[in-house]
Amino acid sequence: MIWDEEFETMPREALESLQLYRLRKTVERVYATVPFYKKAFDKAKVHPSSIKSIQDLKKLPFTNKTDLRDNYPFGLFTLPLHEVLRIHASSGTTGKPTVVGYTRRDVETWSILMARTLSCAGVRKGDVVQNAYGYGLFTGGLGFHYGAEKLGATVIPISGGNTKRQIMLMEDFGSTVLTCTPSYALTLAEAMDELGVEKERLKLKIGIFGAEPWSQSMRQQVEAKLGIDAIDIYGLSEVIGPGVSVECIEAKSGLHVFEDHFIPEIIDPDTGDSLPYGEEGELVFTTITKEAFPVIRYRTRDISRLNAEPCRCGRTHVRMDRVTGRTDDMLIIRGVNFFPSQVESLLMEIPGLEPHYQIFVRREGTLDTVEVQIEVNEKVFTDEIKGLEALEKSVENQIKDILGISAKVRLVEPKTIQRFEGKAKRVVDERKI
Ligand code: DLL
Repeated sequence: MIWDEEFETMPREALESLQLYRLRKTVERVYATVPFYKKAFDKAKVHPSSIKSIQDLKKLPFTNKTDLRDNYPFGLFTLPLHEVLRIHASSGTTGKPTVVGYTRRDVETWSILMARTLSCAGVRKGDVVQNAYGYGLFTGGLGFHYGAEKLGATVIPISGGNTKRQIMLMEDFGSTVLTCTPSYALTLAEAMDELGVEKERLKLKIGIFGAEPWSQSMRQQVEAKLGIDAIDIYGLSEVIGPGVSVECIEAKSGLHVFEDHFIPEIIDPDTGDSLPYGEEGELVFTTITKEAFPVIRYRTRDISRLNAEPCRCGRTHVRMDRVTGRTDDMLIIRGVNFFPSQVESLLMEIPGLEPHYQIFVRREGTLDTVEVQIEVNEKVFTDEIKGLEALEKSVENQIKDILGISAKVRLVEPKTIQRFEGKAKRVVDERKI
């Protein structure tokens, strides 16, 4: 079922006219209300009046994560805070989160987009949606929640974690849809195994998984283990949260980007040049209906490809390939985003530690784990074991408190971490996904 038939199946030409109309409004809005955009447009010598066709989008300057950081927390909002109904945030690059805001209409737009998303994934009124995305500043929980309600499904706002309870309620409440990260879906499947809960005892038929990269082979595993259709959903807080793109259950081949709200582009990450459909590069989005926090040509750092071939589901919106990597080194561990540089700056504040470290990312069972190995100085190293263990614990706690990740810390003897002549390889990713 197509939730917004008129918009989702719009002929491309009409869609482009609509995009142009909405783009112009958005560009006028940010130019008039956000000093950052006015300055950036003036510097690039583009005026809102110079946007005459959709191709003119390319004249506009890019927006980066650093621009968000520089204008922390509310500097890119187009409205005063009293017009903003909701704030969300994701962990950023400096310990300060990336902050986004929604007006009443934005929340409504997002709910509609999430109803579309769920519908595209095969969810219907009458379904019972167990929403195991985290509720809170993260956009996953509330994004799915509002969408499922808009659709008329029954929502179980269980949030993430509490695995045994998830399984109990899944069985008792007859959940038909599971929404969570793909790695958590595998954890749930594994726990079911341990508890002897066979998938036949559940009513589950669809899983909508995203917020982190996952592979086709992982999809097959989850589908087999849970006896469901597993659908990939993509989104990012800066653009709206979940609800940017999703696979359709009919084809499960590429994620439809809701182009009447977001204009996607693929660029060469090194030169910034636009790339044609079919070529791989960095995804860039411009929002064209958001009020409080529109973004112009936002560089996601996510690597994908766009495909304009018609889809058998009837939607005319382009499809993006599943995102497998990022142009930068941001790590996403169990849904928490962080950069190796954040770990570094934190470690460097702690007396006794040397600036030689490596971050190991592994997959243990179905969960990603992080181990930080760091050299200590001679003095600390010759201390008694008890002291070393206490220091390890203290570093672990600081990483947890500041970055929100549970990392194992291993203090190692001076001069045991690999040295480099060129760029250091700080992250050793041993996951095979
Ligand atoms: O992860 C929004 C979301 C919530 C999407 C629930 C899907 C489901 P952020 O926390 O801002 O927002 O993280 C955004 O996560 O730039 C990608 O690198 C990554 N990401 C999100 N979805 C996928 C996916 C939410 N399906 C960042 N595949 C993005 C691969 C994904 N990576």
